[in-house]
Amino acid sequence: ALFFVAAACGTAPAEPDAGEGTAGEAAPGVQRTIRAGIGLNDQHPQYLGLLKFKELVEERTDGSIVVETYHSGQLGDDRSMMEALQLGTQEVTVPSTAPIAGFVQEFTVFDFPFLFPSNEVADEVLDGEVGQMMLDKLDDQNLVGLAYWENGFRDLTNARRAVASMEDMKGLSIRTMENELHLEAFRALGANPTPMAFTELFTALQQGAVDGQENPVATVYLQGFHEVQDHISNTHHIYSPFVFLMSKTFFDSLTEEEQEIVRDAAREAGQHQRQLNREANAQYLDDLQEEGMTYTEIDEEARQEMIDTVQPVLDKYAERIGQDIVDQVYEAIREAQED
Ligand code: TK8
Repeated sequence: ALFFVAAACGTAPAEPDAGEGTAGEAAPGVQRTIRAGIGLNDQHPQYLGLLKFKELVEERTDGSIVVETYHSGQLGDDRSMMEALQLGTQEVTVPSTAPIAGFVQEFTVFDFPFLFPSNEVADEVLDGEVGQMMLDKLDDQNLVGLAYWENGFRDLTNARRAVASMEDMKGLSIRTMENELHLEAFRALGANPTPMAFTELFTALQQGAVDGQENPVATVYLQGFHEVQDHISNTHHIYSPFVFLMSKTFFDSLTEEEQEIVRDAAREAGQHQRQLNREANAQYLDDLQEEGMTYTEIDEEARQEMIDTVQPVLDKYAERIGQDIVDQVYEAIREAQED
């Protein structure tokens, strides 16, 4: 079946039982196309990162690999794009780790609330051994994780009231990503969470199907959520990494040289994307307030209450994921903080 799917899309088919580390034969004159799709719109640093990837790959392969970029869920939501990669009907997507945990449950660890203390520590951990160990687990899912990009620290917005503490979150209906830990954490915090694909979120907010959502400031601003949300708080409750994923069927069809080119390009584009993302997340909080949103700070005491409240949920998930993996992540964070 994989052969027909790949052939129908004009990509070179993979060997039926190709194991890890396989590479295709160079096929001179054959042009391959990478269809790369994301959920956010063409203003977001996620898309600008994709354009960088396109530029690097097309330049370094002399155009023998062409990258077509799609934004705003034009090719589907995060989960359906990952499934398309598995089938070989799409080549690249860059989801948050939260929906990836539906495929490789160990990824849940990166979405532990209040895990990463800063972007810099996140970079070091994700780009280090632990990060690579997690990417390697994607292999069994017919996916290749080429690099970590950044979505960033998530903040809470809603249309009902200013949120300064857990007390204010009580009963708010909040859209979360499709991830069990996110759901349980928000339930523990007193909110009423509903999982939903990002592609349906704006309409759900607009129609009042949910009171609020949580995403980094750049997404809130660039997706125009301030048009349908009145309040934002710097909960910074979860740091969301993005993972640059490629279909393994497609990756295995590339020559070793091409594999190196796409891997390097994904990483370099990621450096560029993280930089732009940080600038955007720093810049747009002011802009949101200018657009009329009220901004409420979560003070230390209120944040500590949240940290303590979600701890039992984390303990439960640590057991599920494997305490050894969770400990490795904590250890890597400790080391990164010492640098
Ligand atoms: C975009 C998503 C989004 C994520 C979410 O496809 O679903 O809230 O934060 O940015 O990956």
